Amino acid sequence: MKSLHFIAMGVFVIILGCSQGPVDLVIDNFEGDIHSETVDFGASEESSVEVAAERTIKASGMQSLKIEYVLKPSGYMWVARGYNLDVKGAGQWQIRPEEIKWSQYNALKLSMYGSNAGGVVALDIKDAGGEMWRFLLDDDFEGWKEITCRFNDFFVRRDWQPETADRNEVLDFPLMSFQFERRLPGEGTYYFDCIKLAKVKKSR
Ligand SMILES: [Ca+2]
Ligand SMILES: [Ca+2]
Repeated sequence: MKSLHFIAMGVFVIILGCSQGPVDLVIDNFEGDIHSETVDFGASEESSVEVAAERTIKASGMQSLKIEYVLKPSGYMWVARGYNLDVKGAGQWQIRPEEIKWSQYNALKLSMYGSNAGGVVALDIKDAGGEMWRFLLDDDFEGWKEITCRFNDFFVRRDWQPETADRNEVLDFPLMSFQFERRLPGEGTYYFDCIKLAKVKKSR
């Protein structure tokens, strides 16, 4: 019985953990200090966003990234990690972008803690030319869920691009950063964990 219990626990851990398949590569597990010097975040006037390390609600490792926000109509907010950001200390990936063999991957996977509140969170990635690409995450589930974001399913942001971006509408590697941006007004809390690169089948 005991060994069965252990096997069951093992399966449980693998499903919930930052499991790394043969070709998956964890780039950010949000371990270590989480504050204004290790995360690039902010909000427009009257809106607000705060980040923290969350040690109870987590998908893998010791902690997850907790995002608390108040987003007013026509406001905006962002929470970013990676390189070439205003906050230089936000370059906390487990591997630097230029050391990643990007051709081996066709998707980004992440763990999101949903509250089934019906909101939408944009996952943006910034490519080698500074161009911003977007994938929409629907908050239509409760608890942790691993979401697969294929590179092919990201679209170029039309509402805003950095002034210096090379707007060539090609996803240029290496990707340099990712960010979360709640899309609709409201307030609440999100948790993210275990950002990784993966190779997934082209099933559709
Ligand atoms: Ca973690
Ligand atoms: Ca580009």
